[in-house]
Amino acid sequence: LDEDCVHTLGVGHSFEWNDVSCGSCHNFTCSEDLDECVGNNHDCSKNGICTNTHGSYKCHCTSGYSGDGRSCADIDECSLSNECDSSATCQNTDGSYTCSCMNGYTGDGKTCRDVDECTLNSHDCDANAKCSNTPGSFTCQCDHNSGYYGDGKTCSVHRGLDDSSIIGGDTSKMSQLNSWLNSRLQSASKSYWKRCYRASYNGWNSETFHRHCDDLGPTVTIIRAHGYIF
Ligand SMILES: [Ca+2]
Ligand SMILES: [Ca+2]
Ligand SMILES: [Ca+2]
Repeated sequence: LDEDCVHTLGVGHSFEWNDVSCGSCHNFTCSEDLDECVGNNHDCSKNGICTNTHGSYKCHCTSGYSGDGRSCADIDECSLSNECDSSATCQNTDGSYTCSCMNGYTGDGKTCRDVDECTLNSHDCDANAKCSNTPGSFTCQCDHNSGYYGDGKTCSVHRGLDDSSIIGGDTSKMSQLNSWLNSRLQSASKSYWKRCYRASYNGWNSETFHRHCDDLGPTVTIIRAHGYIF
């Protein structure tokens, strides 16, 4: 758009406004500015801001967008330095971005702090395990001093033998086997047995057994046949 100018049509005539380029007018007659920003007489981007100037107007992009004002593209703040906490996930949005704290953290995304699962009791450690808070998570360790062993989520005095469908629940058998197996433990304070295979669940094929249990360290096989346990 060109600046509006006024043609003086001579003494005795009234002034009239006319949309012509200034080049077609005398300098001194071009004195009235058109506010292009009012009434949408501009080509600024819908994500830009129009600023009226004398004789013209300017466009610049609103915050969150970059460009020359006539064309404004969203800024991907997540790929630049931004206000998200280092423990938050950044999500780019049109014109802005959001920050949300990662799992295990709480806050508004710009500030995130670790959730203390142990204090809040939102952990899933075994009742006989000690919960230890860590940044973004927590760990569980069975209470070895009281004779409990396991992965922390499940602890038992029989070092995991409870998980056997054959002797699990039979305290005397589990204790007996436990004492026999003591010499095979890799660590007297930490080792526990973890079920790698159950024929009635995984299938009876020996290949299945090997696929589940090979290379896992010492293996105990408990078999019941005709009332006898091997
Ligand atoms: Ca203007
Ligand atoms: Ca953005
Ligand atoms: Ca934590």
